[in-house]
Amino acid sequence: MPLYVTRASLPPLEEYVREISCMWESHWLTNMGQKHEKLREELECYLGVNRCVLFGNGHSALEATLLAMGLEGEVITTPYTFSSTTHAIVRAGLVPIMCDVKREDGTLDPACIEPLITSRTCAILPVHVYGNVCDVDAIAQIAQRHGLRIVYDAAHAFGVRVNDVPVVTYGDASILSFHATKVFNSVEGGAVCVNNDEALCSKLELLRNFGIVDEDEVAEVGFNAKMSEFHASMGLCNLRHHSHNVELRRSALSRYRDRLCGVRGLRFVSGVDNVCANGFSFTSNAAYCAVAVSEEFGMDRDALRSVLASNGIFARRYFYPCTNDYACYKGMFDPCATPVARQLSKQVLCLPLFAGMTIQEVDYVCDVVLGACDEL
Ligand code: T4K
Repeated sequence: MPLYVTRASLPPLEEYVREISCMWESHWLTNMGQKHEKLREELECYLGVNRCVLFGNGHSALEATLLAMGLEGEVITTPYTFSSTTHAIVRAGLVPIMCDVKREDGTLDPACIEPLITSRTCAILPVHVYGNVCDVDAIAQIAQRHGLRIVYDAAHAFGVRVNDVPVVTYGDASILSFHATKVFNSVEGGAVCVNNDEALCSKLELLRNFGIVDEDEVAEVGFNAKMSEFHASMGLCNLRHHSHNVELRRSALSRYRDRLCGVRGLRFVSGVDNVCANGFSFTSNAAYCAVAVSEEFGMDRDALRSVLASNGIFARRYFYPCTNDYACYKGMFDPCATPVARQLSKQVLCLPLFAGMTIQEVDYVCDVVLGACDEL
């Protein structure tokens, strides 16, 4: 069996069938039905956040948030991310200003933010990449000093806590993704977590449903980004198994670390508990197993990726290329202006990691990695 970078978590089939069966009576399939509302309530409780506005996917949640805030001008952000982050900024009519990241964990480097601030800057959009927590305190101080909004792309950070506080409570809003490949999934899905801004939540609710207030009034130029009852049902089922799934992921990740820590030229970029590059304690969700491969390993990242692939292991280069190197943004950015991000994008490989990955499967991947550098 091939080993992919991840494998979507599914509840027992009977559990999902039980969850959706009432829809054969109600015929209510979408547009904020009972399952949607139940999932929203359960997520608010589970994530420890005041308000959670559900979306059809993480990307539309991010784009809608930027639009709902009525931002104009420049947004300081990271190029070391999935396409969605940068695309959301551009599609919302804003200008991304690329800021470099920290070598240790790939999150935005606060020391690089302030020199990029101009009179046009309106917001900072950092990413908790791999579930690694950004330097939330330093970013908050910078934003406060300059009167900027903060929107966290927390697509990878479902359930992560920092200093025992839910990470999604930082900033003005945090966006989650519930895509099939994520730690928690509703097949497709996403949410905006908001702590103290009821007006923002109301606007988000309008935007995701064409701006419709009621049968008489359409107040916003919205779009369709609603979560269906089938997706919400999958979310409800998966949420029941989430803590257990994270435990399974953490034990697989810890086996990887036991086997691969200390290998010359190999460095873990995914954080573990209490080892946060920013000095605060955090509870990891073991979202990814990201390792940086440097020269001393004996072969580069792409060669290791090929060796793994020829052994049926399909590791992924999250995130290569950096978004400021995309063909669609040609001429807009200088990718050399973010050298750390660029280097990480050439070095990092995400090894297979999913709930239910057996120790034998982890060992198989490790054996191939160690064999590649003659350390087996
Ligand atoms: N911000 C950040 C930082 C993000 O990483 C993402 C999404 C977003 C925002 C936007 O959130 P969404 O709008 O997607 O909710 C995947 C995901 O599609 C994407 O959600 C994710 N980031 C990105 C990091 O990874 P691909 O192109 O790598 O996916 P794909 O189809 O190659 O799948 C990877 C592996 O996952 C497969 O080899 C096997 C496994 N898989 C995949 C699917 C689709 C499954 O086991 N089941 C499945 O249904 O982008």
